[in-house]
Amino acid sequence: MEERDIVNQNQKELVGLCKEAKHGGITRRQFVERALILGLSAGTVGALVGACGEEDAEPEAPQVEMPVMDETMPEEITVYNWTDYMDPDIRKQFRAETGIKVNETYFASNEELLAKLRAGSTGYDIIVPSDYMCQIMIMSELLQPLDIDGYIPNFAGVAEPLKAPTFDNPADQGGMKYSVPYFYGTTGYATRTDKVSPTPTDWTPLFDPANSGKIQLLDDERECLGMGLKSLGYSANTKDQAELDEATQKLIDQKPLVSTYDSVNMKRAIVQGVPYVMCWDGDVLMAIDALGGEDYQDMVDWVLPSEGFVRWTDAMSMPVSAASRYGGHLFMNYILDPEVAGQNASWVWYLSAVPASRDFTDPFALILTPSDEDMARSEELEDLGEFAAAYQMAWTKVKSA
Ligand code: SPD
Repeated sequence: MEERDIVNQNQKELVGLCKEAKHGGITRRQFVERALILGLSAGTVGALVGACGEEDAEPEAPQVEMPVMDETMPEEITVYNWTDYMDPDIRKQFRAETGIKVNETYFASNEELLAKLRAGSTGYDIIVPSDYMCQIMIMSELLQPLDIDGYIPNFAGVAEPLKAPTFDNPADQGGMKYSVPYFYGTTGYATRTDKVSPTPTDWTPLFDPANSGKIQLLDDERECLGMGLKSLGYSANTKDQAELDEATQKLIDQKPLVSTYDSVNMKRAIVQGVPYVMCWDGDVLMAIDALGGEDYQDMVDWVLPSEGFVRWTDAMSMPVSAASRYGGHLFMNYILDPEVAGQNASWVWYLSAVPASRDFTDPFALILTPSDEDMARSEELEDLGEFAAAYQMAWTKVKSA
């Protein structure tokens, strides 16, 4: 049997397994054991567990009450964050002002974060999932509601469109809100102008055999499948299996051209001269900064492809297992202070959700702010419900091709 046939066979078995789980035919433990036998990684299985929920059960936001706030000052809190995503001085300043030590640990993808929480990892007071993953975590009851009115007054300064996004809208959640926005941005690709000219305007060069070995992509299921789908003119949230299959095949065909899938070292790749690097907007500015700063801006271009691309919002949220609900709220409020948010944006090079922070932001950190025309081509990733299993399988096929 060829490798592709094995993958297809496994996909059929996995779909059957999901159906059984939805009908209550097997327990969660049996599902996990059998999915592992199919050769899926523990991370993938962890993420799939929630996707195979009960059939016909309309997804309903959890009905919860606001937890009581214990105002005991903690000695420390832990933030589980994306890499290079917080100015380390901010943690020191917060400690100087409150006495609370802030620890930071890192994840590299939303799926890794979800798998960690589903596997029962604890010890995080704040996590930073992106839009669709925040929605999945709310629906999976992995997050606790925030007391924004009581303890996060700086939320008032958040940009209006980011106050009640579709992925966390109190109107759909019994008045509860589970996150506050941290940074927002876009996904495109950087080019090195000394190696690529003229600057492209679409996704085509990333699929061109002439560029074999010159391409680095994010190691990210939804971002890469989103790229494949958008390049074909489809929605990055499609639930049409034929469209997803087409995008999957396109990514499989592209794979020999790709030098690395990496969601951590994009800055380094740009600096080292990789001609095409799929990344997030802040990575481009980080790279220019490392190359020498503003005077070296011409060495790198940023492409937001004409066929469309993903826009995202990363949202500070609190796992149900957080050790200090109070400390987490204090830190979220601190981060949303305009001056602190501006300082943070000037270090991470991403766009803060607090407009007043711009007065305190290095203007260079704002140069990739997308225009309205750009944003019109963008699409936010959404929770796909049980169709998420198909994306998981598609990505497994790409990575194992
Ligand atoms: N270096 C941290 C970058 C975090 C960017 N946000 C990720 C969005 C994923 N859809």
